[in-house]
Amino acid sequence: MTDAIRYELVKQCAHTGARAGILHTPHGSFNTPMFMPVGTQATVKAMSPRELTEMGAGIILSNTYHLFLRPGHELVAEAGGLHKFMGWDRGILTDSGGFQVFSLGDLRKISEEGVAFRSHIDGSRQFLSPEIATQVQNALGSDILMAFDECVPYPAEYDYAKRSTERTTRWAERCLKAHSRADQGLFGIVQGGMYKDLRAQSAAELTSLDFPGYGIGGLSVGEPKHLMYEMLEHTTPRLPTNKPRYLMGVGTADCLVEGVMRGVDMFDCVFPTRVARNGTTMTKNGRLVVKNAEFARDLRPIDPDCGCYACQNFSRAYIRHLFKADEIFGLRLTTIHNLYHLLDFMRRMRQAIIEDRFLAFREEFWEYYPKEEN
Ligand code: PRF
Ligand code: ZN
Repeated sequence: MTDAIRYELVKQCAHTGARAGILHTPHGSFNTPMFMPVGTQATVKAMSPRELTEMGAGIILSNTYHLFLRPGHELVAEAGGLHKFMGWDRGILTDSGGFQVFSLGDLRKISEEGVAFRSHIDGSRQFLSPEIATQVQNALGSDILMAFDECVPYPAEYDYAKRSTERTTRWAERCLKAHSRADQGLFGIVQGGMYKDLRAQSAAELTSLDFPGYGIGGLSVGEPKHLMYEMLEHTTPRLPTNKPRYLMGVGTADCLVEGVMRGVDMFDCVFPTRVARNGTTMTKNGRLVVKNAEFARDLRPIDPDCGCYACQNFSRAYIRHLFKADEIFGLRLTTIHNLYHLLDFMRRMRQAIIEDRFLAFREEFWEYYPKEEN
């Protein structure tokens, strides 16, 4: 195998940065733009792989940090790799653990060598470095592995952001050297905080290392959305057009449209699955909290226009009842709906790009979607 990951551009929007493409991986191809459901612990919470396949998910995301601590990458390798271990035969992207480790706050210590931290599970001392994160992901056998980066927090002083971003480049080089499997593609991650020149510098440095794809990190970390869009506009045009761009940790419909418009191909976020378990569903009009009292006698589906299993068979009143009665089927149905909703949203967006009507699609989206919602 020469190239594990290959991006095929199908259509470039004539008026915006939006693009429709196909990403080829060792575990099949999927259309882009694409949303990747999150399966942190080698499971997309409440969903079977069969259900994910049926709703058109072509790739999911899993986490190095969590699988490294439990059950351990050695066990996953022994089981024949992550695909086999979890019974999923389509694409898998693993995040490097950098972001999760940095989220630990006081429990971690960063040096040039890597990050020392305490496990959130048992408090044990642990260490992740570019080499270890790469070896762990090689053992897991994901189709796409991510470089070990530091996500610059928001807000951050310029000097800190610069030093951190330059270290992320050095770490990316170390990941490339450590990467040992030709059947996996390693993506670099652009950082740079909220500084345009650092975004440009990071994009240039990583691009020169010639990764098969690029994550855009350090966004959606608490900054206002207009700032995220501005940073995207300073990043995507500096990335090669023949490689995929992945905006990390972003998954609300408004950011998906705005991200796609600025040339992003892949997204992931825990949002749709996390809020679903809380009784919140996503619709073209924004959030619908199906748990709320106003839906007690509402016999309509969550979304009358939705083709998902939940909307085809069950009412708001029934799903609300399940949540009130603490029945686990309720959160399965809201999870099914939210994932289907986003995957379908991406399909429709892609079709609009192909048919040269992406801007009209975006305008119609904003007619229905509440501006203040995130
Ligand atoms: N780096 C990594 N994973 C991430 C991020 C990042 O910056 C983000 C930021 N939104 C989410 N997940 N490695
Ligand atoms: Zn639905």
